[in-house]
Amino acid sequence: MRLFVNKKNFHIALVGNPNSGKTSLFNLLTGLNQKVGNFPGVTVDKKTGTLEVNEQITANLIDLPGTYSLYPRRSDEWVAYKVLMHEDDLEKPDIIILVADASNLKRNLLFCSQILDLKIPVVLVLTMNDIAASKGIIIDIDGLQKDLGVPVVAVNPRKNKGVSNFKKVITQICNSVETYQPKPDFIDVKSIAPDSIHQLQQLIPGASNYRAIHYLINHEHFPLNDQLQENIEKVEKNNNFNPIKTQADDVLMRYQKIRELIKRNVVEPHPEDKKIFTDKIDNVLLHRFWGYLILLTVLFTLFQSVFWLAQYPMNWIEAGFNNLTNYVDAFLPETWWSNLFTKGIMAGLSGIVVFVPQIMILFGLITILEDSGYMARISFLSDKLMRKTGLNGKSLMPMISGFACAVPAIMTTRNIENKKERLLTILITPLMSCSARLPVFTILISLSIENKYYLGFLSLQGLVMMGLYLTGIFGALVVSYIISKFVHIKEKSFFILELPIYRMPQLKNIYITMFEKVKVFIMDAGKIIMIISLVLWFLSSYGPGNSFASIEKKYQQEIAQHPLQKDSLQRNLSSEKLKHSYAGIMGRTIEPAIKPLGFDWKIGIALISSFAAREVFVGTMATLYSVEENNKSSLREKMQAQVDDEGKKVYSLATSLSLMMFYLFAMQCMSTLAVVKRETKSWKWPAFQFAYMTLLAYGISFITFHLLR
Ligand SMILES: Nc1nc2c(ncn2[C@@H]2O[C@H](COP(=O)(O)OP(=O)(O)OP(=O)(O)O)[C@@H](O)[C@H]2O)c(=O)[nH]1
Ligand SMILES: [Mg+2]
Repeated sequence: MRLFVNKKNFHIALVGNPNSGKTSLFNLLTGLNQKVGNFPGVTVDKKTGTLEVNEQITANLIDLPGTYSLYPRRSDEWVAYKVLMHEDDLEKPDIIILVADASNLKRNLLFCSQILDLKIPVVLVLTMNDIAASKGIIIDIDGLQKDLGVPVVAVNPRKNKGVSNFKKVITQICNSVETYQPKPDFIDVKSIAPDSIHQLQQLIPGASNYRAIHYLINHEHFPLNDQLQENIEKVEKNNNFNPIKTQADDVLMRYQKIRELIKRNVVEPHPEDKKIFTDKIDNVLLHRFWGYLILLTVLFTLFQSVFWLAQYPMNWIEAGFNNLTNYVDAFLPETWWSNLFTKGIMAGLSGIVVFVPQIMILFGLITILEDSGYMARISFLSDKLMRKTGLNGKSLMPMISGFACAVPAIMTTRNIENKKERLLTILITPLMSCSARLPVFTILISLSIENKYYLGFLSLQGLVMMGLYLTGIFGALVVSYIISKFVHIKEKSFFILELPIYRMPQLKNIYITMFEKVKVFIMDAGKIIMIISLVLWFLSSYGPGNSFASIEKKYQQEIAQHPLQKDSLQRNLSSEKLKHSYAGIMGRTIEPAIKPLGFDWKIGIALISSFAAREVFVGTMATLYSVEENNKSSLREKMQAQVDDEGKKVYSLATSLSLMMFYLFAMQCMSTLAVVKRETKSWKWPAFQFAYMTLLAYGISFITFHLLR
């Protein structure tokens, strides 16, 4: 416990089974907006916030990933486990809030009973009481409280009910932490391995019987000193300690006691009468034929909507920025800084803002899929197909979140048990078309694909967009299949996914996600785009030595000779300058390498600047073309008007599609590489990923260009 300007401050951890409502409760208590979702494994890392218990007491609240038992298997379970064992480097909780799903009490109590035996002050919070009631389950809270020996409170974090009562209980616990008296063990833990436990307690004084068992089983994973590790090893050897049998005995004994406890305190209807709404819907949605048909329809509608719904606000934003730039342009004097402002900053900014609608719609729809519980069904339906390619049904959730952004998506792979399947999922997730690719695709599609509708509602451009997404998915499956033949990690593979009940998506959750994601996009991507736009503006407005001066001189003479052609000469002057600017030199240097893909040196500049983040593409184009041409048309029109030396359209169908393929397959995202390094704990995998994706992008662009030329 730490004293804090007369206020007592506690460290309180929130734990419980996956999808039991921990994060909902955390958000309610701290006022934060951590991600909530209706499937197990939403939270995969520890998150902290502050809870004001009352005027004298504050608490540092730690939200943790869900865990089914104290025997962790997945890497997100390990995060929670280490905190509970006080072996996490930073978080050592004094109090535990145990969240248990009242509609599924028996399974939740296994974990609860294990926590009780760790001997830290605990309060048990029952959530989902509304669902329990609708299933006809009645729980005697007082009886449960007496049997478990800890306070039990019912809360509904979704509807904000029961919080004041809960705070009272927390206050009492905080006030009695110093005089906390451990209760007897829930089961006779000592009888499982008496000698080993006894000897371990000599090594780690004060460890409860149950903690002792956990040190015996998992000490290699804890940051203990070498001497202690060796001594624990010895205890295991001397007593023939069998970790697997110990776990099995522990779980069996606990379930036996829990069954008695349930019999005394819970009235449950006959299992046949318990069939609820969710089961009825699942008969259709998980049906062998209808299930898949509905799945395809849902995904189809998702992509069509992103394209179709977003086009109106995108047009407004684009027009708005054009007007604004023109207005400001007319206002400002013609100087280097006004030039920088309109061509560097404004161009970069409009490149970002115009994609806000698409990102919001995509995230909003994904949140609806997650919150309704359908996302978990998608995993279930796809398990068979995924298995054929070395993945697992659980890989689909990261893949679908990858449509939004690969960085959080790669973190959600933590709930895949099997190491090889997790690695493969990490390696292929960046092939999903993330929202940063949307701007690139959108502009290229609008340049090369006709804007027409079939049957009045099927947009051709939308269909091409969907084709790109499908190509990404297909590519990912093929890549996974191939890599799986070369990666050798032997481990049992299984697919255990609890299907959550269907829930009405919460409006608040949807708009919070939409706005949070847009904020992150504008802030993170915006920062990079701004910086790169500025650097690019400089690189494309200046050149080495006196090359600019001599070009200028040459054109001044020509203009003097042919004053009638002033406008076109002026344009040629700008083009010539761009060509000899620093950026132009860079682009022309790599031109020979990208020429076979159908790209010119200006696209080369965009490829270089998108190296760190692909969404920079549009900003780059905006800057390049506005440095070159001073007329007041939109970027789309400027790109449309680009012609090569022979007078042919630069953004032809072949070049545009080849470029889209390049952006689809190339690894142009530093943040993703950084998160892959963190999750795989080595540089080997991000390096491999970068290499294979770049090669793949080059190869597929090459083929695309040559097929369509
Ligand atoms: N009906 C009902 N739904 C609830 C209640 N509490 C939470 N939920 C919903 O349950 C779902 C899961 O909530 P989360 O807070 O994300 O659960 P979690 O325990 O943090 O889940 P993980 O992070 O995956 O372990 C969300 O859809 C919530 O809106 C409740 O008391 N009643
Ligand atoms: Mg959570």
